[in-house]
Amino acid sequence: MAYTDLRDWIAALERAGELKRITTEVDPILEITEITDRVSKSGRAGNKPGSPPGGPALLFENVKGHPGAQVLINQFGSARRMNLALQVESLDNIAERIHQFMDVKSPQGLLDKIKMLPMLADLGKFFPKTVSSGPCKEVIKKDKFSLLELPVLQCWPKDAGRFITLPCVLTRDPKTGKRNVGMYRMQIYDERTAGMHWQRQKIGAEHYRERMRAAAAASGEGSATRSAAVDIMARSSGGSMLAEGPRPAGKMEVAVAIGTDPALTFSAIVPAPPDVEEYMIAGFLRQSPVELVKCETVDLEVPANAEIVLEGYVNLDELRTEGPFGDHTGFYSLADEYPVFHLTCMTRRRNPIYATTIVGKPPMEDAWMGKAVERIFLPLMRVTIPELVDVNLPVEGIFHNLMIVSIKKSYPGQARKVMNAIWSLGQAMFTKCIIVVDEDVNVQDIADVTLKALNHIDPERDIQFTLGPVDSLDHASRLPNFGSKMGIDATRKWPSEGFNRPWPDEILMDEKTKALVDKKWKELGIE
Ligand SMILES: Cc1cc2nc3c(=O)[nH]c(=O)nc-3n(C[C@H](O)[C@H](O)[C@H](O)COP(=O)(O)O)c2cc1C
Ligand SMILES: [Mn+2]
Repeated sequence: MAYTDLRDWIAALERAGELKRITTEVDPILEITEITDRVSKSGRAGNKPGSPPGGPALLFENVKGHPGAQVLINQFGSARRMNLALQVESLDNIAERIHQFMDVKSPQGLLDKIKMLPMLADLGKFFPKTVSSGPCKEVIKKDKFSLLELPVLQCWPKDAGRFITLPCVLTRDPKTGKRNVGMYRMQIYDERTAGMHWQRQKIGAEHYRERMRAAAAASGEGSATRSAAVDIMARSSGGSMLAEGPRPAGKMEVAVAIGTDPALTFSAIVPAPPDVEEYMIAGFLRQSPVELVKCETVDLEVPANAEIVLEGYVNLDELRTEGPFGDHTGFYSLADEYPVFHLTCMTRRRNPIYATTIVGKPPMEDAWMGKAVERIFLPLMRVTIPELVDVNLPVEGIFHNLMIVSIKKSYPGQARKVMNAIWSLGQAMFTKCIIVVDEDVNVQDIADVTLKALNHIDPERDIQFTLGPVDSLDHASRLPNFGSKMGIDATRKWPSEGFNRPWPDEILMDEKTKALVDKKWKELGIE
């Protein structure tokens, strides 16, 4: 059975011994971060996917300045909890389910058709279902309400303020009407406004630009619609969503859900193709439809089970400085200009649980979410990169800095083809360094990768540089959002690739000797 909401999930965590309730008073300013950071890093050595978890999820029940408030943090913060959240024994089970759907052949007769029925029934569960009301409507506040009511954390000493860090931000594509849910942090400015930190390559930002294109076309600028649109996009280059220059008036509706069931929260970070609604992804993951309710003041639908819903809009012609913010790179992301969210209505449960996370030096909670994305996306990556055997995004590589892939190499130059495919694959475009190894290297074993990849390369020959989009959080690139990337072809080089020297054998003991020593091992008295 899918978790109905955050509370159901918290109960499951508690049953599994994965939750600690904390009744001592703690300050949402810095103190919760310091506690959570220590918990995240505890048991670090063993906290590899598939091995025992580090510290538990934490529910703070006595938050300074917010009597009665509860703050949930670190809900996804271990391999075990990530499996529990998505209700699987192993994340590979999800990959297998995806693979099943992609592996469909046209049925050859009745038996094949019958075999497909459960899959078709499954499909029905993906689509969200609109219901008339839900727990997120227990309290509806249209006049007296404030963002300052929420026990929002200031995470790190040099942060610009308090940030909502685990919001599911909902927008609608003005052209297709499709919805998008993305997780974009929100800096609290005052009672009714917050920053909207969708980075420029993200779908929320694209919806915002679509609105701007439409507004520009509708206003006088519309006489040369095409060039006006191009002009707006060009002006928005640089670090900012939009820098100098006039901007069309108008606004875009936005809704934010905080504290949803774990599959939905997770779906908001999944780098899905633009046109795939996260509500469907959540439905697929939880194998039960997401229930939605209509918002009060905007034309959007939010999860009925959410703890807190913020309704509002962003103006097309308003930007404000957002950040700095202690980010998952281990450094503060620099201040930049972003749109401003204006709150028009808050609906919530009677005693809402505020769900949040912190990011900083890895490993933290987001490391486990990232690892889940790595596992779940492998079969999807194989659709365009069929030679892909395995992939590892080491947590210290903070997901966009380092990707190690192994491939089944069948033709010359294939490693470089794979790099280019990765750089053209959704958010994998941000990957600063890609290491491609042969299939006999275990990419999950950094020691094996280091040994073999570095032995196998002639750096000048095997490094491929390219220029293109880079992550907004990259502080080293020559320009914000634009810079260079590097691929390392650490596969064995072939004569057809111009390599004519002999290639040495890997040192491996023969089976006969190993068996002999196995038998004698005890007798040797070494252990
Ligand atoms: C805890 C957490 C915080 C995040 N904060 C942001 C953010 O502030 N801005 C952003 O653009 N992406 C942020 N991301 C990454 C996006 O959620 C991710 O790229 C997602 O795929 C975006 O969804 P979209 O493709 O629908 O735009 C965050 C991810 C996590 C796990
Ligand atoms: Mn999306």
